[in-house]
Amino acid sequence: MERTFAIIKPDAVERGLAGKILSRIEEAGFTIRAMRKQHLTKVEAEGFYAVHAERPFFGELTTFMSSGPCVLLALEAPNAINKWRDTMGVTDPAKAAPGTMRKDFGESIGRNATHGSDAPETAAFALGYFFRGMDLI
Ligand code: 3AN
Repeated sequence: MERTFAIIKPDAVERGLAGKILSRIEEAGFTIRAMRKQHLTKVEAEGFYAVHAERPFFGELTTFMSSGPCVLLALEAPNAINKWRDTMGVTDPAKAAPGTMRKDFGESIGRNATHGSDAPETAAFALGYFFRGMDLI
C-alpha cells in the first residue's frame, strides 16, 4: 500500500465538481484516508509550492490556489502515486488522455482541476504539510 496527496483545486470546487471527482476517486479504487475542505492563504499556498518558487508561473499559481476553497486529500492504494497521476492525466488538459480528470474537468494548464504528488518525497512532504498523523484514518 502507498499513500499520495491530492487536491481538488479551486476551479473544480467552484464549479461544483468536488462530489463527482470524489466519486471517481473511489471508483478508481483509492481509499480516502483524510479529507478537508480549506481556503488556503497565499502564504500557505507558497509554502506548499515552494519547490516551484523559481518558476515564472509561481505568482499566478499561488494566487489561483488561494483564490477559493479546495479539497485536500490523502489517498491510499497500491502504487497510489503513479496511479493517481495516471487518473489525473498530464498537466495541460488539452493534451490529457480521454477519460482522465484533467481532460474531463480541467479548463487550462493552471485551472486543471486536480493536483497530485509526483514522487514519494513530495507525497511525504505534502501529507505532512497538510495532515497530522491522527487525521489519517
Ligand atoms: P503537475 O501538477 O502535473 O505535476 P507541474 O509540476 O509542471 O505539473 O506544475 C505545478 C503546477 O503549476 C500545476 N498544478 C499546474 O497547474 C501549474 N502550472 C504549470 N505550468 C503552468 C503555467 N505555464 N501557467 C500556470 N500554471 C502552471
